[in-house]
Amino acid sequence: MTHRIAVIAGDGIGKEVMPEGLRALEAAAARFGIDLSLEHFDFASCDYYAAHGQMLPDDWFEQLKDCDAIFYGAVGWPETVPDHISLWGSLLQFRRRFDQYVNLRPCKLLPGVKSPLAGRAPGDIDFYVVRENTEGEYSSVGGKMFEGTDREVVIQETVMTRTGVDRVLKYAFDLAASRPRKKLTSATKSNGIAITMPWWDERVRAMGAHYPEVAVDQFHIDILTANFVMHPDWFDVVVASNLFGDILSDLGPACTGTIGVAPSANINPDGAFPSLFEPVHGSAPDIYGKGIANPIGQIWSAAMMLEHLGHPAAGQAVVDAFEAVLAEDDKTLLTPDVGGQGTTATLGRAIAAKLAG
Ligand code: GGG
Repeated sequence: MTHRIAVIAGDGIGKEVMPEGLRALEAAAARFGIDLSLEHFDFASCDYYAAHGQMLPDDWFEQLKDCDAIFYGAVGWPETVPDHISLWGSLLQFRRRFDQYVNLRPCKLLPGVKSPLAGRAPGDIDFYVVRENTEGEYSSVGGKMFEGTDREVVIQETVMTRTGVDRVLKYAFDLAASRPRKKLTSATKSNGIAITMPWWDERVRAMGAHYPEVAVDQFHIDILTANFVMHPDWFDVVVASNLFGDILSDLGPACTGTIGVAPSANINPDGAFPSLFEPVHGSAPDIYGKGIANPIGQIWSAAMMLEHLGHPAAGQAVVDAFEAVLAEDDKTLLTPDVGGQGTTATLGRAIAAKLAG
């Protein structure tokens, strides 16, 4: 069976880490006898916008819907396209139209990587953020009145649906139930956001009733961010709304030393549409062109994609390969964010070589 993978490098360092993601993917495919058909697309990038005046072609859905997965780099080039236009014109369209309602973001302190939190070692930080990915604070419902005048009014609504929330909670509880600690933490803010968030808490309790084996706790988002820093070992599976999950899944990897290693899977669990795999980081204009972006976020996303496509051993081999390279701690290979003097290419090539055996 051939897996059709849509490859979209996107913007900024997405163009630099994608070749290393593909190098690892192809090395794993060769080792495990997996047949991949990689189809490259130039849309969902600000370069495409500059040429066409939109981020996506009109028939993008038709072009992508029959792929088995989408492998994405990063989006955003604020110098030429405002961030809300580039994000809403690309990634958020994919998440919505392909109903990728789970955004799964592992957060793990890797061997050889120094956490900025004192005294933390690998094993101390190892949890998942499960982010609701199609609605909530990112619903884009609202509008402006009296724009440009002294009476200007701006309104944006948070939309939460029972279907939308229950399905992501179910995914998070299933994940927690499958892990040894069987613990789920819910991110709330029901003291201040007094309509949607108490309702979110109710939905968590209702879903939790089906999972008596899972221990559930909840924190308001403000103290939860503090606890990510002070007690990252408390967490196993953290479930959150779209915005809270976005924030937590940058903070979590920052606690593990660098956001450059963090992967994500935008999953359509029903399998009706392709799921999308991308690093958590964005296009990072500040380091683009220097060749120093860490490719592990992209490579780990490839591992998640392989697992999703039914090749868990290949996915695990990719993880083992980058963990081994990090543990060897050869500063000439590692990128500066993990303490080295190497480049995106030296680290990517070392991981692919390790995979090839
Ligand atoms: N690698 C994906 C990317 O470029 N993300 C940039 C970003 O701003 N994402 C926002 C989001 O995940 O909602």
